[in-house]
Amino acid sequence: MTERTLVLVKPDGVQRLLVGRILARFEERGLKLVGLKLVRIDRALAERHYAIHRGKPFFEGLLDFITSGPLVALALEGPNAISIVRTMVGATRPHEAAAGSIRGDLAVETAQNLVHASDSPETAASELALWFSPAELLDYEREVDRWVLAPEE
Ligand code: FUP
Repeated sequence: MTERTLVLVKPDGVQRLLVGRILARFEERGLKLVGLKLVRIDRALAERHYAIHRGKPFFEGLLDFITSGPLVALALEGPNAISIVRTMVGATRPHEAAAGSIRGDLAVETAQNLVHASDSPETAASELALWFSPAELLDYEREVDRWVLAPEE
């Protein structure tokens, strides 16, 4: 099933010069880039994005961190994109993240775990709507898809 999902390369990824390498992993996997922007978000958007964590001990620190500098938001499309991306990102706590995952290869701290990725179809839909206007999500053909995707039935 074709899905779209939201990924954030968080401020630590931008500061550590890892944007290109993280983006390349998703491109190399075959996922299609359908939205991309560099933004510095305000606290209001940060609170909405992380609303599920309101009241937890790390909530204020999480807001401080995500608003501390520019981040890169991307929308990726592909078959089972949500679970593919979550697996590529790895477990929330980097010491539990599989080697080969982004966090398992590039991060050591939970607060500085480089990336966010939507965890279900419901959150993907709401997060994409929060981060991108409809006009910022593009539909286009990729020549390579005849080698990446199964033919349509
Ligand atoms: P994930 O979906 O893997 O990004 O993880 P969560 O939604 O559970 O957590 C979101 C962010 O909150 C993490 F990326 C980092 C931060 N966090 C902490 O700082 N401490 C925690 O114990 C859990 C999460």
